[in-house]
Amino acid sequence: MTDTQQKLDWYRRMLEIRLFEDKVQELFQQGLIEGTTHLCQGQEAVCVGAMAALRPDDYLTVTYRGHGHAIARGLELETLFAEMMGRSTGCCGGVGGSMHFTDFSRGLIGAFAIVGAGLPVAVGAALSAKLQGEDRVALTFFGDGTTNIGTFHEALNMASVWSAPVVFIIENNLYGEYSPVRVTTPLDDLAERARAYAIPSVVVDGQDVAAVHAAVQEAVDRARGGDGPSLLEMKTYRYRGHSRTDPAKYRVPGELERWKERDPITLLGAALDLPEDEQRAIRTELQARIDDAAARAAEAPYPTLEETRDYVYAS
Ligand SMILES: Cc1ncc(C[n+]2csc(CCOP(=O)(O)OP(=O)(O)O)c2C)c(N)n1
Ligand SMILES: [Mg+2]
Repeated sequence: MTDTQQKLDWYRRMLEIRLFEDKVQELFQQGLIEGTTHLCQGQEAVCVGAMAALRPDDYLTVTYRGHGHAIARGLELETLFAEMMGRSTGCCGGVGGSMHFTDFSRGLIGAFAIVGAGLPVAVGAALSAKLQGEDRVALTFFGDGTTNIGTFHEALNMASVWSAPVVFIIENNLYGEYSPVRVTTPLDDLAERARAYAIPSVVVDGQDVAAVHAAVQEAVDRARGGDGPSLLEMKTYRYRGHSRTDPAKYRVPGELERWKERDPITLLGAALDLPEDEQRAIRTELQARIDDAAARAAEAPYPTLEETRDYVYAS
């Protein structure tokens, strides 16, 4: 793939995630989605750039803010809509919902609603690959707030002493729920925390998909080559509130607008010099696919009572 083709591919993927989540919001307001949703709009460059550095047999864990990662990893839109609508054709049979987009066949071995829970799982997956002599790596995505949770520190420490092939990716979107990172965390750069565990780290412009990709590729290559873990801090921003009911009134005035000036999709569109009509055509095509996937998902049946019991009791 040429450099331009790769970037065009990233552009399409990021826009697909953006439009998918607009649709999620719409379906939620129509009462078609059960539970809750946590949108990653504004942060699309992180998941798209990172995923392009992985092999199909690598592992990853994500959080409840995982729609973008699942799409970037190639999960079908219809199965994701169906999962959120609680239908049996969803990626977890409709019993997981928006916070639990997983697919073992694609190495997506967990999406965790418990803050920090994905990190030790990724370290375990990486360690298992190492012990079996495979050169698979694990990526784990989590937020800025997670770096204050015990499992963050335990996972980094273990990964370092065992030289596990794992890449820790902080999505620093400046907030943990409704608290700004500056009042919860005594550091400007969370990447500094890696030094306590002798892990190499870097701060990355999380709005620039090419910069994300380059940094993750370097860390993945290091892990695959036997040189152990890395920590990457992506500076990014979420456009919506923490979850579906949060109007995000706690933001500093002008902050959202300032971040939108460096929107990852707009930035890449400008770098590619994509003509207006071409951008419009891509958007129209993606929107049609998204609408179609959502409509098909809504026609699928709910799981039967017996099927739901399968996930609760051992047979
Ligand atoms: C162990 C635990 N504590 C608290 C919560 C409630 N909670 C859900 S999301 C969240 C904020 C996490 O912030 P961050 O790690 O920055 O991720 P972001 O939501 O910004 O992507 C909290 C405190 C939880 N789910 N799990
Ligand atoms: Mg956060």
